Amino acid sequence: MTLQSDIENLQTKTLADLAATTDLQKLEALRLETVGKKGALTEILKGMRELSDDDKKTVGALANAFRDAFASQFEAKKSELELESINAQLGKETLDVTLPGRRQKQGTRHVLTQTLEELEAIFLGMGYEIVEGDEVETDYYNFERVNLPKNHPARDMQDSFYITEETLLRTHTSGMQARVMEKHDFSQGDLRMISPGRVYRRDTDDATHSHQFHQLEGMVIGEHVTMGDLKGTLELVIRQMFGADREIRLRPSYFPFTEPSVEVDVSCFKCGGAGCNVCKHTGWIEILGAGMTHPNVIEMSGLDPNIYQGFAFGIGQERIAMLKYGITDIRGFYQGDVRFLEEFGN
Ligand code: FA5
Repeated sequence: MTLQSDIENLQTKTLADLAATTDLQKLEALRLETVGKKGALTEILKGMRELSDDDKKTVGALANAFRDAFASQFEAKKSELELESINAQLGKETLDVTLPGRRQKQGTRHVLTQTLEELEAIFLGMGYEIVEGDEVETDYYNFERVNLPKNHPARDMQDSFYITEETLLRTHTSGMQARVMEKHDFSQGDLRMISPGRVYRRDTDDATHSHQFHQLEGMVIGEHVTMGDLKGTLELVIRQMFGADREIRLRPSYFPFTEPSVEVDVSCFKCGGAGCNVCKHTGWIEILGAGMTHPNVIEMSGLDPNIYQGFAFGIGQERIAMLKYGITDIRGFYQGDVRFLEEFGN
């Protein structure tokens, strides 16, 4: 019977091929071409229709025996090849534990962030809230609401980058004064806030000036706030930042939104007041602007200046960081030089 010998031949050849296969893809191809739907065995069995019932039984049994033999040898071969492939992969991936490790560089907080966090902690301790403002501000809040109407000559000191005629990159954080005063519920007590953030000016960059820098606005408004409170507050902040032996000095100044206005100097951290190159031989270093809030500013926020008074100040954050950490060029803050970041990082 030819079908019988066809199957036997197929079996001999296929099982020999299977035993010789060294590749998983070839093994699968062999399975398809032998016992797959369109494989060689199916082809042979098409001839079954012509056979007698007895022969059909014999050939059927032979075909099944072949399928079983193929399946078990196929599975065994497959497991063997898979194991080989995993072992080969593992062999490639061996880890040499004797190699020296790669040191991970640890980042640091930027010195400006550190300075801000120190200042915030001091003000939080005195019951101030922290309010954040937008860097894109309206002319109205940046200037008009702090008593700088259009064409006021003091606007010249703070030219900026305009987005439209009425919106600009804010020149100081003082725009937040009116925004916070408007929202505060004075029946719940005094207003005490700080508002830190980035500001912009059309200034020429040099060692102490940048066209983009950071300020920290502060404001206290209530019914019994005096200039003594302003001085005491600033003295406390500066002593906490720079040490208990620091003196502060208030010098008369001018800001349209405060009356009287002062510049605040701190005794030089290097010479202690004797005079040196850091303080330009004056013994003092200027650090912020401040004053008693102008009655117009209070009135524009809907409060009666005969009842409410207060003070405000604007601290240059870079200036504080430069003094505290002995940084001599403001541009170092923004250049992202890792050596600078590491030297002054915490
Ligand atoms: C102001 O901007 C006022 N808004 C401050 C103020 C607030 C006064 C509330 C009264 C009441 P002034 O222009 O002086 O003031 O800036 C304040 C601080 O910002 C300066 O003392 C200085 O430390 C810093 N500063 C000013 N211009 C620059 C600049 N171009 N680069 C870096 N820091 C600057």
